[in-house]
Amino acid sequence: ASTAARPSGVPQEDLESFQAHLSKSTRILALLGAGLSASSGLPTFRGAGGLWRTHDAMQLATPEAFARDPGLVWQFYNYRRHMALKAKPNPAHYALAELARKKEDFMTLSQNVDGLSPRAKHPEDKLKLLHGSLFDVKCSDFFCNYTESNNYTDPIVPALAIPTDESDPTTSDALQRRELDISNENVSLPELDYRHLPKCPKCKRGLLRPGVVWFGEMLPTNVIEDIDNWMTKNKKIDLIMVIGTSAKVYPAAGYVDRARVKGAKVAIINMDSNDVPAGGLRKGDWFFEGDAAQIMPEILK
Ligand code: BV8
Repeated sequence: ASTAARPSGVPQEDLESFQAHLSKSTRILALLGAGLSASSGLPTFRGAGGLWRTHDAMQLATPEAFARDPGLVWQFYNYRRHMALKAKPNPAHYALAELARKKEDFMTLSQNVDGLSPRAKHPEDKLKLLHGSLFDVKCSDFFCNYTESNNYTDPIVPALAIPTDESDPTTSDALQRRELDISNENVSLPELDYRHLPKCPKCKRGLLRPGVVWFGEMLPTNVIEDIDNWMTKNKKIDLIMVIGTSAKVYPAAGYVDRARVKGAKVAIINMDSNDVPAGGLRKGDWFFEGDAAQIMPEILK
């Protein structure tokens, strides 16, 4: 790569070779991760300041966790809804949405549940939310299929009101304080139980739950089918952009190799040069190191 770097640090030579390939590309995928929204102020999961570092994902993002302590899981998701509603899409979200509009055979596979790509006017038919959305809620009763899109109530129910200092009530030390308070009985915490939590208006039995895919749960079948249909067209794939993801979570991360098998070159945009998908970088791939919010507008223009 040439040393002549540009304002965003993108080496000129890499920029030119990428843009030459992009302009010739017709079938393009983008795989998005939490790093895309980092510049919008939303924490990532695994890197520095990562959400899962201050929380135990397995304690919060699983069906078992919700069955065991729905109030705690709702506090975690209600807080993230609150933060995501306050956040704004950044230039990377807009640049990607613009490219998706221009390129006919384009598909974005997003692992993000923060709602920022839809708010950046990403064409809906070209955006697949692999892990659902913080703004969908659905009935947790196995036999009920009620779902609703809810991005208007913050907090989703009064009992989940966010502390005035907007501190996250579910970080590990907040949880320890909570345990201590309960054991010392010096404050009667509003126990978040069935009575206070959002209930299904349809079956009147189940609690409503966040419309996200938890660990151990399948990704939405209609989303998987749409992507399979797009990928199994017997045409090659020209490019997959892997943006702001540690590519550790499956089956989402598996789409990189599936694109490679269909001939795709890979362009990685990541803050951390160590974060490359399984299989690493191949000859002719690109790695653009830095903030997606800086790099995406630059390389897509
Ligand atoms: C399934 C929604 C089976 C909820 C999420 C062992 C035990 C248990 C499970 C497993 C296991 N081994 C494998 C599994 C399967 C598991 C899995 O893959 N686990 C991993 C952790 C090993 N997968 C599942 O459970 C999936 N389901 O397998 O079902 C099944 C099959 C058939 C039938 C029935 C069941 C479901 C996975 C979905 C889980 N839900 N989220 C929520 O959000 O709360 S996953 C969660 O991780 C988020 O969605 C997130 O998007 C996703 C991936 O993380 P990233 O987006 O990549 O974020 P991360 O922080 O990791 O990385 C950020 C990157 O950005 C970094 O590289 C950083 O360098 C970079 N960055 C930072 N800042 C910037 C930047 N880049 C650019 N610019 C910046 N400014």
